[in-house]
Amino acid sequence: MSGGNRTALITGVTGQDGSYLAELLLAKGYTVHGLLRRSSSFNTERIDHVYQGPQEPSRTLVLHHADLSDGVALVNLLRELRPDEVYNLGAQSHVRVSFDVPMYTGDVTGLGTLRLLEAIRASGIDTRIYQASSSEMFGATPPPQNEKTPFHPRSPYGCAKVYGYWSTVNYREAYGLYAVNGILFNHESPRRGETFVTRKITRAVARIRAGLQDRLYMGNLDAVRDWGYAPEYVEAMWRMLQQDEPGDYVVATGVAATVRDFLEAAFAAGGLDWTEYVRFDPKYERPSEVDALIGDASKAREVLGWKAETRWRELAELMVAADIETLDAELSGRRVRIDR
Ligand code: NDP
Ligand code: GDR
Repeated sequence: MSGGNRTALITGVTGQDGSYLAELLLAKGYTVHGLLRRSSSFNTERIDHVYQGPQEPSRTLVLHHADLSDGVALVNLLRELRPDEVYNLGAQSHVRVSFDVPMYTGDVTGLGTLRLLEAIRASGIDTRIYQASSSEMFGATPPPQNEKTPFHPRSPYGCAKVYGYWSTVNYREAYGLYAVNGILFNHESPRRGETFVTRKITRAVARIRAGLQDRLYMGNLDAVRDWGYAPEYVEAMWRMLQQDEPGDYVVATGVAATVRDFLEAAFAAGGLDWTEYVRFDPKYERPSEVDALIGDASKAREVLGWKAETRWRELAELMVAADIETLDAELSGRRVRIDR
């Protein structure tokens, strides 16, 4: 199915997933509108390669200043754009940081979802909405986790995502909105934020090799995660909005690894032994940890025809290769490629 002359609005378009989703939708022929939050420095690095300036007459990616904390701005934007599809990817998305800024996280990640749903209802437009729900909602409930697994969040971020999840279900039930939750397990890429564990590791491998760093301080290495590849996961988001009926879906690889496993594989990919460089710092531990997340994505496979292809070891290798290439380019003054 192609985008034809369809339009989409993406909140969080400047983030990891937003950038891959924008690329996917543009390739399908959509006009993509992105919500841009005000920052004192440039925050569009991940989408600069697909951005077209405001003077471009036939541009298909348009950015609008707004914020998930500003409900009026959201109503105005929706009334003006009347998008066919809305993808709510905007969030304070860092679990550890959510313990430092719990109110802010609750406001943007939790209430922000409600503001967007209410803006759709208030503006009276006919649109479909995707909510970026998270495996963090399962928290302490043991794996494997699927759509029927009870939630037991372990952080302000997880609690906020549970609020967003149920608000999405409620607007579907109360107002007949085509609203879906994608319950995505961890997914990574060379565009992953530098303070999430995988990217922190792969970036350190590149810097240690280049002699720019000699230690890597880490928290809990025993945590088990189900890491997939972000470009594959945005395809699942899109498929969820193309079904006859709205529903909620787990998206995962079903393959588990510990943080230690990922460390070992990433350092080996860079020709290094991780035990020589990694040290523990309690600063990176969380007040309450999520010990193990392993997803069962059978429903996504059966209904959406979606399946993860890239596994964590391959992911570690491709992220290390990308970080080495990026650093080499930086050090030699060449332009750094982001379009991967
Ligand atoms: P990122 O942290 O890379 O991106 C988050 C995006 O949200 C950025 O564009 C950021 O803008 C934007 N944002 C932050 N605060 C606000 C605000 N107040 N108003 C509007 N936008 C805001 O996250 P990912 O791309 O990794 O994840 C996308 C979504 O999916 C998030 O909601 C995340 O919680 C969720 N998720 C992610 C998973 C993963 O493994 N990556 C797994 C499950 C769910 P800026 O660039 O200016 O900071
Ligand atoms: P997570 O991702 O909390 O699962 O949330 P993160 O990469 O931050 O942590 C994964 C696991 O690694 C352990 N860990 C460390 N984590 C970080 N960031 N830094 C460290 O130094 C470190 N040492 C050990 C953590 O304790 C944890 O167990 C991500 C985010 O993208 C969320 O937005 C998303 O919803 C979930 O994935 C699914």
